[in-house]
Amino acid sequence: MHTRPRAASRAGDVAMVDRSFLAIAIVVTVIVVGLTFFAAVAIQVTPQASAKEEAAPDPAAKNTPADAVKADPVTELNSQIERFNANRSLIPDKGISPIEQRVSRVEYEKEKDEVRCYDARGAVFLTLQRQPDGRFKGILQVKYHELVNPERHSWGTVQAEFWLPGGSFPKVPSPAAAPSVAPTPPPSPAPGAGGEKLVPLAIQLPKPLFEGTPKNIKAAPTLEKPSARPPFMVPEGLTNLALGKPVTSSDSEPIIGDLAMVTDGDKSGSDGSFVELGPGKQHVQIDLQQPALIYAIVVWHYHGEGRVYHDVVVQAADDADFVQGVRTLYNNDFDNSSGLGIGKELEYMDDYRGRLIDAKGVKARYVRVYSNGNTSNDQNHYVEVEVYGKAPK
Ligand SMILES: [Ca+2]
Ligand SMILES: [Ca+2]
Repeated sequence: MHTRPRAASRAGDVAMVDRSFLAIAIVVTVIVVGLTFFAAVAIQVTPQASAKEEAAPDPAAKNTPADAVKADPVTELNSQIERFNANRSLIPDKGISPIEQRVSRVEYEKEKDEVRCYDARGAVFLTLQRQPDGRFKGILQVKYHELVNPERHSWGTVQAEFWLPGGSFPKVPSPAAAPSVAPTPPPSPAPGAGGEKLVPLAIQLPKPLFEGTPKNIKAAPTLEKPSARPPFMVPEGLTNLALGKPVTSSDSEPIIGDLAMVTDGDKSGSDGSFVELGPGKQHVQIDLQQPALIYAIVVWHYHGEGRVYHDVVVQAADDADFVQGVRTLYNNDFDNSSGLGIGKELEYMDDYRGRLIDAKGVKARYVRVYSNGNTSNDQNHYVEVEVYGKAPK
């Protein structure tokens, strides 16, 4: 009834609209476009899957890529995390944080018909719930930081969606059915598994020797953004098993210092407290002198200035020649230039905190740390390597 007069008056308003009104309209448009962009990034994790889900929860939606996946749920979810982390660099100005956690095991909770994802510390960080079409969906809130202008920062979150095919965990019809079972056995022994008490790992840190990011280190999709390190949870009673243990190396005659410096407990990083190995790919190797359960390895290459050491690969093995039971615990050689396989970790800038590597409770006697030059020179430096663990039961 009032449509006609209202439309007419709106048309009149538009004609008379002043500049400030236009400015507000432009701002609103920019915000809407920005939000749409974020949504697009979040959805890129599983584009078809999420589109389908929003459109129609149709049981016939079985031929989506998520349903076609043959990998086990842990591998599948971790690859979705990797995809999100890779995609976030498409909007470099927004500073979207990488998802740090990886799924180390999943558990199907039949009462709630949901899948719980545990990280390496045994904490649930992602839960996927059954959707009307039978598949499982979970959401992680991922932080971002944006410099709007030199004075103003803004912080927020984007949503990363994760999907599993419904067939990964068929719905359990009766309460008397089998107990909830993880499709992949938990890594043995998993920290926190079996109700083991976890405590934050206490690491004695040396004094910082520099602040900020040096000019010669350029942001890159393969380089981790500096961030605070959250407490790392480990079983009680761990010690630094590497302290004072014998060190060997691919370079038996270091240019500066000696190999014993790698395990002498001195992490200060100043002149006279690091060993310098020759150029190119080199490693140091620590003999723990008996097999141990290893939960964390902390590596200080050099922290007198900001440097990125290339091709950092950390392995554990049962024998000194690294032939038996070799397990790669960390690898950031993204282009396989060291020939130990393509690494999925990001490169990082060394600082006084050292690099903490999750060793997931592996049982091993020997630890090897590789590097292949750094952003300041071709040499390889080691201030200290700590190996936190305990004797096997
Ligand atoms: Ca040392
Ligand atoms: Ca490399």
